[in-house]
Amino acid sequence: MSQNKSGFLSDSMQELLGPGVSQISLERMQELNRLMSYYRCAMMEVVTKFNVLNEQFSLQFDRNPITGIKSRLKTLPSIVDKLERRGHPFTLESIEENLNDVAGVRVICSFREDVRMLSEALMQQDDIILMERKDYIRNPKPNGYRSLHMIVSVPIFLAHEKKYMRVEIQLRTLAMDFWATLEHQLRYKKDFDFAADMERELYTCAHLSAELDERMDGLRQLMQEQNEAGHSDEKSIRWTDQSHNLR
Ligand code: 0O2
Repeated sequence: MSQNKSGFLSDSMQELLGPGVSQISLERMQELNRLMSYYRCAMMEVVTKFNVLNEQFSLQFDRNPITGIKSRLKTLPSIVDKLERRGHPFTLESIEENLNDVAGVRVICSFREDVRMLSEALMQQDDIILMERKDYIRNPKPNGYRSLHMIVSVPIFLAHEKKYMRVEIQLRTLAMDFWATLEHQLRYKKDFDFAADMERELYTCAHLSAELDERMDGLRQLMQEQNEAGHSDEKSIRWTDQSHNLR
């Protein structure tokens, strides 16, 4: 860690963190590191929960409902920036109290039905507390953004205590992720003004991705019905065979 002789951060570190944290001491920095490691643990807990659900559902449905899981910890500069923008102080207590997305987990699913199934299965787990739920799939944002967002509180088991930490979970389909990733890339392109007709074009693309999801869901449902019908045929064949043997 970059630090000067008086026990405070070096100029370059202060510059990186911004004016709000110029007087942070080594002791506070260690506490901050500890807090960040708690967030990392909570993030790992949530990732494991989804991996377990994926394993279980893949046995049940013979396909993986999750195509990918991404996780990230917010960087210190963006923590400072967000607290500052919202008029909160940069303290450990303030981070825990005011920020819900220091730890983030994004789950990419094959179908919309998988988003529903996984979110419900997670919420049935008795150690998870739901703090907030925003369904941008049912109610997309005005720009067309779709995803299911949940803020959960999850326990982490430390050497001598159990501590609840908040994690932001975003569940979305491959099509929703494709749109959101590209929209994010385009929106944050440096030195570029986002024109109104580009907004409209992105909105149209969001509609196309929603339609794609709907049609793929239709195909999934059809296959599931055929599969179930196949299974019931098998059962009746078995029954016929048995009745034949009885005669
Ligand atoms: P990053 O780097 O992805 O984390 P909050 O910040 O959660 O207190 P808000 O606006 O109520 O405030 O949160 P919301 O609506 O739940 O959205 C938070 C996150 O969702 C964003 O995090 C994005 O990841 C994603 N998101 C929301 N709207 C859009 C959108 O229009 N386009 C894209 N591509 N992503 C979106 P951050 O903090 O912006 O960034």
